[in-house]
Amino acid sequence: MDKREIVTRFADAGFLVHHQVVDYINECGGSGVIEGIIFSLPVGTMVVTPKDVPAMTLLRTDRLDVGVSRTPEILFGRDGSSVPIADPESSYAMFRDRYDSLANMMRGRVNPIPIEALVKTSNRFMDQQIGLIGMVTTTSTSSNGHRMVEVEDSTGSIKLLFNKNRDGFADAEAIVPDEVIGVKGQLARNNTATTGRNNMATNQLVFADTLFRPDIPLTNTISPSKESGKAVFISDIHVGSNTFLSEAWDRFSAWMQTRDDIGYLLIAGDVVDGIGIYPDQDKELDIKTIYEQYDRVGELMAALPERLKIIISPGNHDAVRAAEPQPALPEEFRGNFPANVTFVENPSIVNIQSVNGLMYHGRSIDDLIKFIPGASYTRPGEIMEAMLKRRHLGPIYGERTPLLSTDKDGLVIRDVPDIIHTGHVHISDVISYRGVLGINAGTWQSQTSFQKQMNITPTPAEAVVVDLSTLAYEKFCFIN
Ligand code: D5M
Ligand code: FE
Ligand code: ZN
Repeated sequence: MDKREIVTRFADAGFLVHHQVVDYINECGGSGVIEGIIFSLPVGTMVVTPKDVPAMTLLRTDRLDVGVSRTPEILFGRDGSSVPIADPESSYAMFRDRYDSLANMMRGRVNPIPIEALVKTSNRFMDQQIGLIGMVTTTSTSSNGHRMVEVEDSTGSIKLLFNKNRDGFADAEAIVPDEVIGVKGQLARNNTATTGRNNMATNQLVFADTLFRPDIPLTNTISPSKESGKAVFISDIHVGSNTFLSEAWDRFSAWMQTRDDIGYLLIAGDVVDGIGIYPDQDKELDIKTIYEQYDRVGELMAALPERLKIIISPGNHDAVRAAEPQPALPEEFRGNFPANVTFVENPSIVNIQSVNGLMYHGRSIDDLIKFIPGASYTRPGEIMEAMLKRRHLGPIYGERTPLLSTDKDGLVIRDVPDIIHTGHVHISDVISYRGVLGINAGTWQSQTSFQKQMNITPTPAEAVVVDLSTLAYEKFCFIN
């Protein structure tokens, strides 16, 4: 059923309908669904909203029953699991895996035709709607302001035109290199098409009507823990820097002693400032060696309540290779850390009391901000949403985020997380997108000279506390 039909059916029965409900039925329901919804509407309803659709609001109950473990389980990114492959061939394998896994999330909605068929036998597909799925190779803007995108699959490549006057143009403008998109539209008539001869792929053009992304299913609902428990989310401590806010940290540490209800602390990277990360960094360091920096972090962790389960993943200032996925912090730096700390890779998926937290430092946020019109360092929440829509933590290859060539693309968001936890931009922001809680956790460092140049004003010394039994959050600030 298309959206207009859905709206008309409700209108015929005397109801207005919320667009999310329309999307839901469009994607998941047949006509019988509408009758079912109308049948169970409370008397006096005028507008049908998501809360009137049980499947859109019910908590998922398929995962957990009795006896929730309090020990975090590392589902992905366990120490030692990342396998670097230097063979250049494997970069092909990685992109192939990215295409396949993301295309599979859209196939049912798009009904893709292989690009080679669209190009070589275009006559067959004239005057009808066609679907395709491709990885973006280039994006540009035409002289008339339309969005031009070239995509490829394993069979060929083709150009897409997104008309600037169409609904949803903003989504098309936000198409970034190397993401995987689906499109429905019409093949343009041209010489290749009319003669039917095999011609150059790049001549073929699709007028795009609808853009699809792998996205989070509309049916996704929040699935909190069945047992009470709380977790704190922080990031970017930058111990060793002369801008590390040690007094604010001490207040946080003392406060943690009073919070028996908090069982977990998750830290999304840049726990130290590191050495040699940027030119003349040593002038801004209070602690000048990497070992002493980690020893100090170990002391800070040991001063926190022993019952806490602490999970630490690395960032671009940590003493591990920069290429992502990044391995867990090596043993040689862990000497001073207490036993309640678990080191994981970047990214990682940590299951705490049945709640899945996807931890990712967020270096790709720099790249996504550069390529998404209107994106800003002040709103990293929008970038987390962009990651969830693309089901990828850092699609753009060859910019600031170094990506490791591995058989499987380690940055694909294969399973829908309950929480995505990032850092890196030093500005805290919390969002909720289709039932996923997004937390960018800020920093424990005041504005650095680099950020001053970049005009970035951090939001330091904040901690986000999430109640695992409701997935509600609270922010606490420790500046005075
Ligand atoms: O990143 C701290 C902040 O600085 C964060 O807002 C990103 C920004 N940053 C870091 N490196 C770059 C580059 N190369 N270009 C633009 N912006 C950047 P941190 O990882 O803590 O240094
Ligand atoms: Fe940082
Ligand atoms: Zn960083």
